[in-house]
Amino acid sequence: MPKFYITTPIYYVNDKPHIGHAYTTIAADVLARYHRLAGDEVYFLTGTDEHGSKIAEAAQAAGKSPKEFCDENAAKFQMLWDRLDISHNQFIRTTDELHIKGVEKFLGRLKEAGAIYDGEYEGLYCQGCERFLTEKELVNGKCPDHLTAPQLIKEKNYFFKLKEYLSKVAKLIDEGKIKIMPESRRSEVLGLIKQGLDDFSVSRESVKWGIELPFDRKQVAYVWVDALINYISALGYDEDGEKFKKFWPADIHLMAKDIIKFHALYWPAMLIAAGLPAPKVVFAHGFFTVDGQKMSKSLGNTIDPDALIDSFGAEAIRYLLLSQFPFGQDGDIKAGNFSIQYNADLANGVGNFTSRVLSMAEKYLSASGGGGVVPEKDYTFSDEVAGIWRQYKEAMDRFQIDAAIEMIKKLNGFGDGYVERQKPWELAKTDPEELKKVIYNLLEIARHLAIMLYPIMPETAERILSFLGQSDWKNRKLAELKDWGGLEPGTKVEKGANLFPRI
Ligand code: ME8
Repeated sequence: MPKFYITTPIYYVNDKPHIGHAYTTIAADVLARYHRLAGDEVYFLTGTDEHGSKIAEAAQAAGKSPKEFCDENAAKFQMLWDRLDISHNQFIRTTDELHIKGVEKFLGRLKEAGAIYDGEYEGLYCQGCERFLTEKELVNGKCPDHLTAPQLIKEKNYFFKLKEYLSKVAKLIDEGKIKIMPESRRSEVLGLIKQGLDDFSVSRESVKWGIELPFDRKQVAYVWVDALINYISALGYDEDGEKFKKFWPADIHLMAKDIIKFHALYWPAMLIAAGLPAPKVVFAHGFFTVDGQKMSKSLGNTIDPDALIDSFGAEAIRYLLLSQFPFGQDGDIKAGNFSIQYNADLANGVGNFTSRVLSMAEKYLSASGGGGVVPEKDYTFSDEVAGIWRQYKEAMDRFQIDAAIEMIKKLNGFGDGYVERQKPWELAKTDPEELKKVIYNLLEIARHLAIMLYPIMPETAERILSFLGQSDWKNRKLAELKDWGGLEPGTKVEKGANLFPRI
């Protein structure tokens, strides 16, 4: 059975989650669910990044110990992922014992390999970014992302020999062994390599809230190095361990473009130095603004995912967030238009189509004891629907979630058009045999629509499939589910409840 190991960034717990975090995690969930449906053995990892000065100071400001503060905020992420029906296999916290052991082992390995040396460091540190900035990156003396002046720091640090390993990383990228996606990000990363990068520090002397280096207990691991190692510590980081052997290397590290340098350059370089394979794909999606503005606390336009779920429901939010703009590009979340889009795509789209089709089945082909009955199979649309499936699959395989959503809309529109052309309510009076064919086709389209919807709106898909009398679909693979004719004649169907009441 093919395996598919997918990760999200582990998010900082200096605050509760916002919709940027939700966006990446929902996208990862869609890909994880799609691969499970396709029959792959999926391992889906997410979690929280809990060490470093940013977290320690936020905890202090809240009057709590770092661990107590992290426990509270990590729980907020876990609660949100529950509400959003995120199907991760593991939620890793960098304060977990398993992770700490992994970091110690990995850094020990780098030291043994001669990839780490000690030196003095002086630089401008931005706490918001948790990294050193160069003079060139500053705008009016400030970090362009956090609009704060970096601190001048001088201390003893351990360094990783990035320069020594960079050409090896470049070769893997060139050969397509590490795929940087989308293409624009690949060029950006290759540009960074060309420009040349300095060795980076892997430890901090003045920071206390972190994982002590196994070879120098006076230093803690630099928070980014600590964080990146989560992708292997989660699997137990043991070359002979079952889980590690099965799932490493990652099939895809998913994130936004803000942290691509760490994932596409630093991380593969460290892995090469430690003698481990690099991730297969590093996919960096775009950054979004909200109603045209950069999200920030000071502008007061951060959107609370919980409030969105309260208004629209988790299923709709999963759909609405991912259908705003092409996955991979920068875009704008038009939260002000969510109700319009909800009504158009969900209430009048999927919701209306399935309820119309099921009502007609119940009305015109009623079963004894209520509900409707699936009539004899008809194969009129097997080619058309197979074509839509091909495009859907191609889109998902390229991580183009928005393009897969377009295929759902296409199938939905195809079904609506068929109802309008056939007018089953007239056939009911004039041609009962033709009516049966039409109802079969409509019910079968609804089944395909539900399967396509599953990665994006899992609960909605399950409800539609249960209205269609399908109970064992989860035991079957996509290759079979996407064949035309899956609905068996005689199956009882029911109208069910309204999936998306209009707002
Ligand atoms: O960087 N648009 O954590 P973080 C799209 N702990 N995605 C967004 C977004 C936006 N406006 N804002 C945030 C860290 N994101 C480190 C990661 S991994 C080893 C360590 C999402 O809490 C996006 O996935 O700052 C981005 O990469 C991530 O949140 C940054 O989360």
